[in-house]
Amino acid sequence: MKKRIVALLMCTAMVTSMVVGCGSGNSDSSSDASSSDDSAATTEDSGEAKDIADCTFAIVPKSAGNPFNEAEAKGFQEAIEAAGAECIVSYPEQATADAQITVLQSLISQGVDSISVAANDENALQATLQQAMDAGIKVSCFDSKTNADSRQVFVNQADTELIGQTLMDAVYDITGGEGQWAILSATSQAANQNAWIEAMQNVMEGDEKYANLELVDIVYGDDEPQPSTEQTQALLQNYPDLKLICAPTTVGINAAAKVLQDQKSDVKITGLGMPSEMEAYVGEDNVCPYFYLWNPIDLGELAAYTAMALVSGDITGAAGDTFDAGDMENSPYTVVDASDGGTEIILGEPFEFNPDNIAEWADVF
Ligand code: RAM
Repeated sequence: MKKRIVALLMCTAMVTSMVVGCGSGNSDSSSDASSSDDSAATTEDSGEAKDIADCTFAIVPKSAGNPFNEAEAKGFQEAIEAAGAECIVSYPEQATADAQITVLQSLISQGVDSISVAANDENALQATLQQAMDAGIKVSCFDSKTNADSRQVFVNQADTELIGQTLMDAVYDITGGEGQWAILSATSQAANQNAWIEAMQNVMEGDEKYANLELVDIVYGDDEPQPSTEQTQALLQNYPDLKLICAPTTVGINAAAKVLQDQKSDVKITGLGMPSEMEAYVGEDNVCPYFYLWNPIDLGELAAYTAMALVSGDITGAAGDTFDAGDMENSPYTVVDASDGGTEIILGEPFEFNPDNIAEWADVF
């Protein structure tokens, strides 16, 4: 995982050579999530070839006011603007599918060329995103995916099973392999958290090693600080023998860590967090021995390169497609099959933050 957002000059060099049809000419009604429609051909058909710098790329994160989402949007926006294209960052008012549908409808009316969405519900955006694709808009997901039919490709932070295994290893290690633990998640509909939780449960059920660990509850703090705080307090009250909370959400882990520290609790916390928000809580004798994440700025940047590759016609989102992502660490990236029948591009692997490295990363995100 690289530490600094590097200059995006290569991005500019790459995309200025792409000549594609954008804006008002973008009305290919034949494209859909599963078809391998050829955007380049569509462009030629439209007879309105324009530079990619004339295109508009929208990003729709899960919600506003979450520093993780803002970091993703920052990485996305910098890459799009370095290419000379227009970027629209549209946050829904809440972390719900309904709020995202309102935003998506507005973007479809504006005739954007590409929508990159972190879905608040796996299935509920399907009709709207199908409408977008029918209008010739390229649709990709990042962070939290839709079902396979609602997207052309998913930009996945890390392999879902690997995240599940990594978090279960942390639960096992920090608890000493036995006792009660609970999960504090984001919203109950969040596709990414639900997939990670399912992967954790599969790991736990698939190996006798975890037989002495008891998952007593899964609660939802809605990716909001206050409900996450209240859910943590309720867990402590309801389960006096609780040893650990695992929060696979940056908002949840931060809120829970504060509750545990304020209450001088012996309960430990791990999960997925932002180093800048967790620095005060990490340490052997502190509430959080260590936790994981990936670089959200890089995730946004890769989502931007993916969107530009879709719009340019360099990729259709089919498995085997490859594209350059400037000087990103693992460039060129390859589209691979995802376990839901669609396709995905994987950024990298979960990264451990601990007392030895937290200070240097806290400055980055
Ligand atoms: C929260 C959001 C986001 C997730 C991170 C780990 O900020 O739920 O979608 O990827 O946590």
